[in-house]
Amino acid sequence: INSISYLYFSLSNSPKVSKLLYTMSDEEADVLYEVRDRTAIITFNIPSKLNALNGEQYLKLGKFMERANEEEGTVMTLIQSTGRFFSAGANFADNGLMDVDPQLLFTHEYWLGKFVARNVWLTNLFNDHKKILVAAVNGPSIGLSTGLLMLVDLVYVHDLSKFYLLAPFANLGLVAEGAASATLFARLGWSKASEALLLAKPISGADCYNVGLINKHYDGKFKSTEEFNQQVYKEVTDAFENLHEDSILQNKQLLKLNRDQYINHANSQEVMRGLGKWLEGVPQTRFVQLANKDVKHKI
Ligand code: CO8
Repeated sequence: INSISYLYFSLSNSPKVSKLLYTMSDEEADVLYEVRDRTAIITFNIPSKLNALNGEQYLKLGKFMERANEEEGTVMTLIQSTGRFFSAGANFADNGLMDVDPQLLFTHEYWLGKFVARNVWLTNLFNDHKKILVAAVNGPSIGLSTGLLMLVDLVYVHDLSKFYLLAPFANLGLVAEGAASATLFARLGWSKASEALLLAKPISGADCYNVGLINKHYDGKFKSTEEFNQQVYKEVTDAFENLHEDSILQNKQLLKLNRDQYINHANSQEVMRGLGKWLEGVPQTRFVQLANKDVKHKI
């Protein structure tokens, strides 16, 4: 009851939250999809919110991932973004979160749909994607989006000095999402994964490059994110141009076999524990504090 009263009080008294709710409704072109030759391109297009995605936008991303998976004639799916961040993770002012009866915000009925089902589905879509999955990473990545980023095959970063990964779940009263509890140690090593998940510390671009997460970086040399995205598109499409498509796709399946068991296990364990956290009520309060800048991340 205390948590419910606190949340209700905070929501109704937060000018920041009302401003964010107001500005969120105009997002028609928030996540974009296009097919260019043999590549499906998904673009996060909410630069004013650092490409933080609300529940509807993560759903849209998932539907585009399904479409890209089934797209005839493509070999690659490229995830790219706009502005200065790749993605600031879940939108802390999501009206799916803020605009509901506060009593509902502590129930199984609410979180099984809004959290458990959504995260399992989205994580599986990224893990099971059949095409070469590439990310053109224009800037930092946070939260659930970092979990999803760790499931792509190839990572290209514009500027190492501006890039970091943040998995701030411990600062939000949450646990790892998007199978990050399995992928972070696989891609960064145990020590860096522990720093990321246990201490909620950002992992710098240099560290990510040194441990082999990043295929290539460009020293921030492009004038715009669009120019950088274009370069990544060109480089990867040139790289697979003369290769045998079916061999590429079968090799992807073979590579993936090695990780399936631990990704799928992490996915189900994470959402069970995450559900417990939402029912306990800590993240709801932390999200409001974050929106009001009463809680900050280590960056
Ligand atoms: N949600 C909504 N808006 C955001 C978010 C976000 N996650 N991040 C940034 N913004 C907005 C800011 O409110 C600001 O908007 P405005 O200009 O209208 O005030 C704009 O983007 C620019 O942000 P800042 O001014 O804060 O930029 P800084 O460079 O000073 O700081 C940071 C950048 C460090 C990224 C800071 O914005 C921040 O800490 N953002 C929050 C990141 C975060 O915690 N994301 C959630 C991670 S957890 C997760 O993804 C899984 C949760 C599952 C939820 C399931 C719910 C159903």
